[in-house]
Amino acid sequence: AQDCQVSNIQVMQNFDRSRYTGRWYAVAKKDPVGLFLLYNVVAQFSVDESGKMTATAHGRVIILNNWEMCANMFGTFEDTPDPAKFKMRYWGAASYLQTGNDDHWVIDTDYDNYAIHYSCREVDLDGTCLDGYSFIFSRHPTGLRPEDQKIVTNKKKEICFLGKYRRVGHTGFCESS
Ligand code: FEN
Repeated sequence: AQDCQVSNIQVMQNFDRSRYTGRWYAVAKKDPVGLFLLYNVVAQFSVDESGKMTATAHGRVIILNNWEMCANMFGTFEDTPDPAKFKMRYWGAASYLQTGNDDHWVIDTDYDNYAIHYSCREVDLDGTCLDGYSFIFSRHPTGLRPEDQKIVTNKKKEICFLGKYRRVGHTGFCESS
């Protein structure tokens, strides 16, 4: 669906959370309104003994006076009737980091190379997304394989975020934390 209705967005069919575990490098992101992660964004997904999905993410943020910090974030996921749609509660290791409760949808993934994540925070009166964010993840810190780029571009179009992404650089700065 390309009518940009949030309720019509197609997500990953038969999403398998165990194949999704492990490390994902953000290679591009569409920012929400407000505070967020700037770059060096790496996410690590896990599934615990009871089958619940959790994740950590780190990334660079700039706080007051241009002070650059690595933000360590934690997320827990609540299941919904759709296996690719979750509610994510998140918080930071440091108290100055914002907490929240966002939708977390897996739009598409091949589990081994790329993943497209989507979160709409605020749906407009016309059913389109007024404030949302999205990550393009890769298993490779160097970026997407050429054969995955076409798929990703098409999905960006489908979620109506095409042209709204910025590249996410990786300098390894937050890797040691
Ligand atoms: C996601 C998947 C893996 C788990 C998690 C994810 C989401 C992370 C989010 C991070 C938000 C960061 C914020 C930073 C902040 C989807 C990768 C958890 C949603 C809100 C500042 C910046 C400047 C300042 C204070 C705080 O609070 N940054 O002065």
